[in-house]
Amino acid sequence: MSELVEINFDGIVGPSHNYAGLSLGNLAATAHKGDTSYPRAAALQGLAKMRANMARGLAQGYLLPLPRPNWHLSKALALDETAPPELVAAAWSASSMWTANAATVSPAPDTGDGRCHLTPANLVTMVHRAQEWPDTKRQLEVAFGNREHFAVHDAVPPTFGDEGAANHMRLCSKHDQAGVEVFVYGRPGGKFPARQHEQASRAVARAHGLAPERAVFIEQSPIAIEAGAFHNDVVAVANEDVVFAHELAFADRQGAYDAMRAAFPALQVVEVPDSAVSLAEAIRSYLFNAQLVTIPGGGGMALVVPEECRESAAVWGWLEQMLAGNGPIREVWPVDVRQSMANGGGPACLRLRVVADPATVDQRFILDEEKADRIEAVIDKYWPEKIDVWQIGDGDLAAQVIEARNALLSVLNLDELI
Ligand code: SUG
Repeated sequence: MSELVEINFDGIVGPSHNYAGLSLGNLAATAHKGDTSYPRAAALQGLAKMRANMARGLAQGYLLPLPRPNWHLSKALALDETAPPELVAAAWSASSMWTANAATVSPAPDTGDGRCHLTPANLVTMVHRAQEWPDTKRQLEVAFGNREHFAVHDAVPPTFGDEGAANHMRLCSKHDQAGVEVFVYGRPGGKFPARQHEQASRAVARAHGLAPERAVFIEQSPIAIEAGAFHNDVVAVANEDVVFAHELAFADRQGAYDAMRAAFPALQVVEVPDSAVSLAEAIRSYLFNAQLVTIPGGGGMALVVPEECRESAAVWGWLEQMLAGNGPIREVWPVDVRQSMANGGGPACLRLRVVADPATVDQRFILDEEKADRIEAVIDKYWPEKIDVWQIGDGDLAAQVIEARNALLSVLNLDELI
């Protein structure tokens, strides 16, 4: 009997994690440009989040950091000492930690052929992210290599930007039931790039064999993009029948809810008004970049929020008020992922949700306590304690970063991905 559950695949933070400020429109990353990063602490924070969710009874997997520095990109860009530092830094980026951008996932109950479909995101808007997908695809093909249950596609071709699950929400009564998939795209022409193109979303929906009446396409608010919501998951998140969103998340607020409700009548919207939490405060605290999860064993839903939410009087006040009410979100679980947050990556960015029977996934990608101990030991031993931006490009540091990743692959018996 196959049992479909939601598994969160978190990205293990790679040993080259740094603050090069490469993402225009991502206010946190831009503000922290040039800061010293702490890769070891970053990876341990990520692992602690995984352990905490696992301790709550949630199914947990992980994806590995991609090979860095990326010599293929260095070669393709003919990087040498005359090259701009941003391009050198691109080849060093640890951005694959944000696995919400790894792929769009349509679980088996939603698709035409009854398999779970995954399309790696092309991430074409920025070079440090556009390099990810071929290696991501390679990894997905190992983790989800069981062809009876999974189909892994190629990325959507450029120029249609695709940012994966960060611009995708799934509505369903229970994870193992057929769902309605909501694709949120942006329109170009504003101050910051609109990274998700409508045609990329539509191509993914077609490739996954979604029934047209169970796929909804919604425009992200240009005001939100301009305020720093470079992905929809910075202003909205969904789980089962609940959408938790900021009032200004969508271009046509009522039209968006109506479209979702037409396809999924049981929809419950938990909306935060701009008067309670401004868009700027929502983006600073990353309130919506939360994991909205179903509490195992009953008890409604929980919101895994970044610690930063506790430091915002407006956000924390709103959350306390929500908990005192009788809504579907019954608990709030703060986590410390500050190293990732400083690059604009909150708890939701760090995970890719896959609804599947864990037994059909390559077990080397499923976390348990013993494996978490092994991963932690490797991070402790090999991950650089800190990286100053001037060190990016340094030969000794490159050797350390490569050795660290190889050590991780080796303890997880995943040497084939070296
Ligand atoms: O693509 N940051 C990532 C953050 C991605 C967050 N993901 C989601 N919202 N799902 C980005 O902007 C910063 C890296 C740098 O500047 O070096 C960066 O790529």
